[in-house]
Amino acid sequence: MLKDNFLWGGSVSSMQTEGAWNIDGKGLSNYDMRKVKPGFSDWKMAIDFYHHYKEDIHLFAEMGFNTYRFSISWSRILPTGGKEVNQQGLDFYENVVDEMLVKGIEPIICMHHFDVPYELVEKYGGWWSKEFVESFKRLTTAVVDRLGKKVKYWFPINEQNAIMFSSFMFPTTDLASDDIQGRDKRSTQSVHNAHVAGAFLRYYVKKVNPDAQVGGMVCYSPFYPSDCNPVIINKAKRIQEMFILSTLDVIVDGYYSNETMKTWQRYDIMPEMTEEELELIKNNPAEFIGFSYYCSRLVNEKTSEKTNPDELMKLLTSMMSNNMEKNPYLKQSEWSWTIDEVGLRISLNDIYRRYKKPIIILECGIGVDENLNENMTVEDDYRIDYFKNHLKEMKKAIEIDGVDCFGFLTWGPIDILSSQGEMKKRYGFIYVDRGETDFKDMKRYKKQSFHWFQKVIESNGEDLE
Ligand code: BGP
Repeated sequence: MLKDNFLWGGSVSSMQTEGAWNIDGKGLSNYDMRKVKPGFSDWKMAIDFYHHYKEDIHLFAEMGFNTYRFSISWSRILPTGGKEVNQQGLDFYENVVDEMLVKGIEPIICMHHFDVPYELVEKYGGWWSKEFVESFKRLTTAVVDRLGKKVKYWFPINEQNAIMFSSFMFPTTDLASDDIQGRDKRSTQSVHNAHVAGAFLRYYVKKVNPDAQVGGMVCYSPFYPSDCNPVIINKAKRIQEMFILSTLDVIVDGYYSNETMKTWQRYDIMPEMTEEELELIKNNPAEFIGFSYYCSRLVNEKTSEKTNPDELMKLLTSMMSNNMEKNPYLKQSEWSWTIDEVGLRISLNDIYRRYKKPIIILECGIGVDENLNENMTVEDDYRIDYFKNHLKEMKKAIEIDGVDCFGFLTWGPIDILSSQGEMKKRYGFIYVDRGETDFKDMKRYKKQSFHWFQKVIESNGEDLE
């Protein structure tokens, strides 16, 4: 049996949902200025949650959600990343939080989910700049001063291990494309700066509200060796360490692991760190762990042994592409992501055995290209199957293996833009009627999975049929 107060809900980010890109004092973000690929959407309207939030929260409440995780648009609060604070931005998030609380939905705030004020990027490049940390502290102070007493659960940074790929997320022209060590140094400096930022958020939230809970989050996938050759097994383990656990170690333990330090020394990419920063990190570890889970990955004899950020980025890119060797035991989504529910049980166990902290699954789901039928719904049995199988494995991890997992949030419970800006990659229980460039009326329709998930929540995970 799951705990009585088990958290059921969904997760989204600001730029994938909000729209309202240039109103009520919001500044430009890196997403507003991103080049739009042909056939993809821009980020200006998203699903216009800014104007639909009451209706959407009402639908979430109807499904039975008792939690919802969203992120803060940095440039809605600090339009340029500087000292000016936009009160209308804070009003918006306070209204959203109030609406959730009235409906019995516990808000979970993630302060940063990849969108930053454009001016900050133009002036300072990316997370490797200490100016990003300073601006993040101002953002945190403004948001927590306003909402700290109302919101119980906080996360500083979405998929914090992805910050390692900052020099790719925020490319700068002065970075020569073949300067691998330069890119790596920016990456490790970004990793460290993000730890400082995360620790500051945990410190500040607790100062304002000692009863609040502050966590840390990574994206997790098990890296499976392709066979029992110890060399490949060892390689898979080391990639797992440097890809994911090296970040989680610092978030939970408060210090860098030996393996991380040795790796950074070996590649000569040690970031600059001050005593004061290390103290802040040490004194403000996460109280619980959140992770996103979508798929598992395969490591074989061809996989590079190198674990510097540049190489890990290449590895990730090739693993997500269609060209990689497939795991013969697993099916894949239309976007070639493996469908691996047992991997969720493995991930929960990996994390819990190592850190012994409560865990919340913050993102899970399957993206499918789908359309409304003549009954104005979507018969998404595949999504029901996907969640049914994942929830069964989650329950095994909790009930058989003894993992302390206190919540399950799906990614994009309402259709939203994908991370690349596609509307056709839909994750929701609720269909939003818009295309890539044709915004239509953005009306919301319940898919079949809406009713199924409602039943799951009502039975607290007992009725999965
Ligand atoms: C996670 C990100 C999300 C989200 C999700 C699904 O890594 O936190 O922002 O988009 O992946 O990815 P995609 O939208 O590419 O299917």
